[in-house]
Amino acid sequence: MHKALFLAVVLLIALHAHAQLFGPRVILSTNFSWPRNLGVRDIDDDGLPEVFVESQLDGRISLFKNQGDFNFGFTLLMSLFPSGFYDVHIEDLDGDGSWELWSGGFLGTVYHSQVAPGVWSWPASNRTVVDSTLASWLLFDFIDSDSVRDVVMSSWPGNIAIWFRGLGSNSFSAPITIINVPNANQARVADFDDDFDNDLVLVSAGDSSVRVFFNADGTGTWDAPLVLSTSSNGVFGCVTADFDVDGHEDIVTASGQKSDSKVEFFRNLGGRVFASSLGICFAPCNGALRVLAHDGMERFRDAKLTHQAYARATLS
Ligand SMILES: [Ca+2]
Ligand SMILES: [Ca+2]
Ligand SMILES: [Ca+2]
Ligand SMILES: [Ca+2]
Repeated sequence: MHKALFLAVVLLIALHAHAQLFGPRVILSTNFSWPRNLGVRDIDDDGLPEVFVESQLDGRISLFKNQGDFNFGFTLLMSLFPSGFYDVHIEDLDGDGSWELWSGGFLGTVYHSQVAPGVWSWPASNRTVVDSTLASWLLFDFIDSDSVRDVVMSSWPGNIAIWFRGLGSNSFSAPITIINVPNANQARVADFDDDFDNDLVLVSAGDSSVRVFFNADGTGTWDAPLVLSTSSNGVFGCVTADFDVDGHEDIVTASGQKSDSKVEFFRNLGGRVFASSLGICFAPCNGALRVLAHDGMERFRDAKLTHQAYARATLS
């Protein structure tokens, strides 16, 4: 009897603790037109991460200043309607202690230098266009292993994925084409073949491909891509992680908007070999456009469904 009572108390405590995991929903703003991508960065170094978001149709980049205790201020960082944005990042690629606001969209691949550390201003006079191709996805990582971060850009409307070699001090090489592919969408970087240089995965909504580009010699010269077969009708998002903890980075993709909508797992078997896709979560994933990144950046348009997809994926 005592044991049953003890278990009941433990259960009640557990339920109570679970109920305390999330407080009431806080709506930061509904005054956006097509917010697509957002990011997190503690830009004033006070230990409280800020949230920033771009909205595509009204051409705005907005910052929610974290004031603690789940209170957020609002700052409109940029308004460039009708030049829409597809992607936004806050980075310090040149390591000078002040941030750059990176945007992808109709202006191309652009960085806006901060006026000074602590001054949240990125005026047009501090704007540098790296490349004018309409950029729908940006990522920053080490492609050529020279300790200077590089920039990878994919362009959905431009049907191309390219990268720019970081040369230091926010200067970059001319664009280097990775591939011309219809509706190039998300790319991610990981060492898929365990040779200590970074490789690349790129998904295409146009030809429903998942391509893995292996870094031939660590300089960003790619071997012929491995094309993973997928039955998805348009692949929109991808993430990587070692989901089965076997030492090899695996890939999960999301497809949606078209007819089938699914989340697919590709298990990395090592030696540049991936198992066939494990399609999961069909009906509940209807409309899944993004899977959640494990790097703290959450990119999604249908948060509820992709959260659900990710949870199911990790539990499988
Ligand atoms: Ca902060
Ligand atoms: Ca900087
Ligand atoms: Ca590699
Ligand atoms: Ca693995």
